Amino acid sequence: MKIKDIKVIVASPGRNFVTVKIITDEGLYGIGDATVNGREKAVVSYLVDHVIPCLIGRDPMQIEDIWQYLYKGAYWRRGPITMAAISGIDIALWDIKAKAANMPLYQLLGGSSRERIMIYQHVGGLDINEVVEGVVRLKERGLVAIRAQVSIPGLPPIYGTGPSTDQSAGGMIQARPVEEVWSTHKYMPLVPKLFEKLRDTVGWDLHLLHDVHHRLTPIEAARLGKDLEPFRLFWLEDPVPAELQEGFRLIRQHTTQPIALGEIFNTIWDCQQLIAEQLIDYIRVTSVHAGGVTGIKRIFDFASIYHVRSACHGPMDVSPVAMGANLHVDRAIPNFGIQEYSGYLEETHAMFPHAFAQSGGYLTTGEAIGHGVDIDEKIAAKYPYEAAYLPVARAEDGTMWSW
Ligand code: CS2
Ligand code: MG
Repeated sequence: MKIKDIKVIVASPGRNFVTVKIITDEGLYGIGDATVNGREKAVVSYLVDHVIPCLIGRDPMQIEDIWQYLYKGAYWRRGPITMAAISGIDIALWDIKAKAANMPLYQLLGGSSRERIMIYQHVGGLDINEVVEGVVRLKERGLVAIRAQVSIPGLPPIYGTGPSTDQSAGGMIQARPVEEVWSTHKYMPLVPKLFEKLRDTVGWDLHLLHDVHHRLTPIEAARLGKDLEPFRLFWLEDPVPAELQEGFRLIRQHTTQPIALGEIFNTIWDCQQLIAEQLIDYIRVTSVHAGGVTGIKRIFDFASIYHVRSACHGPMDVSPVAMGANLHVDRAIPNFGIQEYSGYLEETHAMFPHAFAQSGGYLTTGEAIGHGVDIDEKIAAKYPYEAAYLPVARAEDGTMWSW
């Protein structure tokens, strides 16, 4: 079998997606996701100008060799654009291999370790009561794990702390990034109050999660972790920017609050120390950004040695294609933790017909061969690329902040 053609399809059914379609001389094809939110076209150029010409004529069955060819062969290793391009190709190649084997992808990865995949979804609100109402509503729909975020009183709603999470990002996504305002000292005492109220209302069975979105320092995160301990959160996500991996030692010295990290990581090298020193509890890499099925399987296998569990990033900008690939990995690995699933707009569901399905707080992969997600190119043609950025943040004095 040989790779005959590779198409890159850019479409915006509500969000921009970069989809790779690898077509073989035997008629089999595979689909991959190569989307980097807000930097989509950079990946398109990387693929079209530098990757695809080198892959035509190669054997699509040699997935590891192609991965290494693109990783080592470029000389310039790692980085979100390179790794998204490798991811898109890798996910499509695994899809082809599973189709050639006439199996669902999870079977090729070792078979099924679980029947269903626990997910979490997001609730945001302008004040604590609004968030509590939202959590109660999701719980009634059968969710067993919910991420809760609240706006800071006196400040406009901010991405990731207010209602401006993925489902309702609405006005927050613009052709140029909106600039929002952040205040650490107003945020810190608010979050424990939110979770106190949530525990009083929904009890202790529900898993509750919170995303800090990289905005604190290690000692601030340690304080927040201690303050949240009585409410037994499933995790505290991205408390601190993670370039400085040893910074997480400081958090660990002070709190037993489980920590989740890794949605912007591309390789095992971004989290090698965090995992090997057991500084985190959940690793949030996702197939589209961390080297495809090959990349995340390698990271999760490594993490399993250190009692670190998987938690694939799964917001709306991770397309249903990467979601499908994630779910097959989730199903197969021994150290699955949880899967983020923000859901998708109707247009997105229609453009990417998929075998995975939600039932209450769980997703199932379905038994379709391959990863079970396709692209409808006619629908894709109706939604051309649109410049769209998530907001950025500044402190109240105007200092640029992590968002
Ligand atoms: C978020 C994401 O899903 C999450 O936990 O942090 O919404 C993230 O901000 C976006 O995927 C960035 O593109
Ligand atoms: Mg996050």
